[in-house]
Amino acid sequence: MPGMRYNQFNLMLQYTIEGKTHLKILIIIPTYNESENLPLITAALLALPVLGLSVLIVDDNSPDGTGQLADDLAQQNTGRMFVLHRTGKLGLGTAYITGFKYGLANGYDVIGQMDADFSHPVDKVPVFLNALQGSVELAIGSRYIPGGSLDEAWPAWRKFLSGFGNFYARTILRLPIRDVTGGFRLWKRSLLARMPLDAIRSNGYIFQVEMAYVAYLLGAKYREIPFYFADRKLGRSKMSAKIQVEAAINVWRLLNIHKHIRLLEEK
Ligand SMILES: Nc1nc2c(ncn2[C@@H]2O[C@H](COP(=O)(O)OP(=O)(O)OP(=O)(O)O)[C@@H](O)[C@H]2O)c(=O)[nH]1
Ligand SMILES: [Mg+2]
Repeated sequence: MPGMRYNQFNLMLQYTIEGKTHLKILIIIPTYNESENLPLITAALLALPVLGLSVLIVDDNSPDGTGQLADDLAQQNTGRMFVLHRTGKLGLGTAYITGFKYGLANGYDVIGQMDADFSHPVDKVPVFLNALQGSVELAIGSRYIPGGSLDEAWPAWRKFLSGFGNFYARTILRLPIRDVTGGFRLWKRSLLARMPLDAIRSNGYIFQVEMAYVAYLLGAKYREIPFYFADRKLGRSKMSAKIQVEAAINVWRLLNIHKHIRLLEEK
């Protein structure tokens, strides 16, 4: 496979981007009350046979002690696991922005994002890394292309809402990306560094849509990779009807907020 080979000594997968062979890869996981999932997800990620992979936890002072647990785990995994603490529940979007800036400031070549709750399959990370070859700068986990799917256990109304929300956002923003609402992505540094991170306004559910939209407006080359989205087994969902209605309204705002990039690119 181009750009990837097994390291001959310890059977680790070693990726190459633009001639660079010792890549620094950071997977960011924002957490709020994920104490049951955290040890499992970090262990799974750090056990991947991918050379140079580290994990960053961005915890919002979770009342269940996830932050302290993250510090303990980071001590056991010195140099491979890092933790940022924020003062309270400040939202998913700003948690990611904080993480992205950390990744850029610390020289990571690939910066990924995923949830703590195993909805995003850890074993797909090497597949995503493979996708970042040549001019491809963004690998997007997709539930809405052949091979991708949603948890069978989800009730029909939840599947409908997810599918409709995605269709709604793509249509209004005229995005060709099939899964614009998902949060399982790997970014090449070059693209993240071009993104106007301080101009990203959404903080909740729609944050993923805004990032995809801005990347698309900037002309980023992306690849969608199918995956099976599993419902969380441990911990509690933070999703609510209120969040979804807010998201639907905020899609319209995105058109206006990033008008200047759109006009610039259309010239
Ligand atoms: N740091 C931080 N993490 C958050 C916040 N809200 C959610 N998260 C984390 O972001 C990831 C995705 O969470 P949500 O988008 O709320 O979705 P969820 O709770 O998994 O809901 P379902 O998947 O629909 O069951 C999880 O790892 C959460 O712990 C927040 O305000 N701050
Ligand atoms: Mg989830």
